[in-house]
Amino acid sequence: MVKCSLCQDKAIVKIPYAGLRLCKEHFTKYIEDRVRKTIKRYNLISSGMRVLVAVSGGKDSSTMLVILNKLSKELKFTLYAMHIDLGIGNYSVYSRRTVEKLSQSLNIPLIILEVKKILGYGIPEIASKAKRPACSVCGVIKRYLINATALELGADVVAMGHNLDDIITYAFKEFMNQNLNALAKLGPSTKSIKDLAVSRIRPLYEIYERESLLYALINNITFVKDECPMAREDSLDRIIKVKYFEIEERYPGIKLAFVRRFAKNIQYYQGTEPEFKKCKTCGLLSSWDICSYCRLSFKILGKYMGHDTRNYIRELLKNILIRT
Ligand code: Q46
Ligand code: ZN
Ligand code: ZN
Repeated sequence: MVKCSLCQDKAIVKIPYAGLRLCKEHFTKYIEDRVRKTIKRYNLISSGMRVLVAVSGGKDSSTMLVILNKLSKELKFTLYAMHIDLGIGNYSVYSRRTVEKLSQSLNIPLIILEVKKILGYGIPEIASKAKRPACSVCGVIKRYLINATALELGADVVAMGHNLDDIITYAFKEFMNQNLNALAKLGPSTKSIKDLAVSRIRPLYEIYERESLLYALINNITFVKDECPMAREDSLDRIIKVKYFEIEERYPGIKLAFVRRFAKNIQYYQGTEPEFKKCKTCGLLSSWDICSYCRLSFKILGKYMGHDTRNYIRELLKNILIRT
């Protein structure tokens, strides 16, 4: 039996970059400590903050919700969870149920937004009406709904479940496209802009994907194991992830060192962002006169839906805030 580096119990995982083998209990503690350190190192959350956690039901956001719930008592912040029901058949039904169960078991208030209720259609129909890839319209809708909910809720930050492997993948892709403006947004947090955008934070910034998965499995966290049926098998993201996995196997810790250096240098990319604007129809952050969400909704419904969406969220939150 291979023993844990910190106690006499059986090791269940080897962490090559740290030179450790850990048992179940010490691995759990190790991950929680690393998330706590990430929060402190990058100043992501301070005491008294209202934190909105975007939970898809996958392993990363579910793991993040569980860890943040544990840390919320110690670091004294308040948690709210939100889930977007994308209307993607059984995948969305199961994801929603999973998030409901998890937030109920943790006693965290949950806000559910249904894309079908807001825009009349689910993601597959919206994509075909807009003649755009599903992930592209899904990204626009999710970003808008998360930001609008955070603003209406008065959240100080929104916690996103991106792990270290996600960050490297996005960063590499954007670097290849020399899209410096997008690179500027891949740090451990983005800035808040009063009344327009709420800061997004990434507590799993230094957590490997396999660590987040293992944490969920050994702590019996229910999460959605199936991938979204709209995800493309041959996506560039997937190819980059596999390649980086091979590099990490050969040079343990190289990915962690990269995200740390990247976070340190993020300021050099940040001057490249275009000046932000206010959407003329809904009043939220936009790079153009009309934001991507309003333009997309106009294309499929003949109406800019940002304003109505914000009212819908405001009404929905009234009930939730009364209960909490
Ligand atoms: S949910 Fe949406 Fe992902 Fe499905 S449609 Fe694509 S972007 S793959 S994270
Ligand atoms: Zn141990
Ligand atoms: Zn708008």
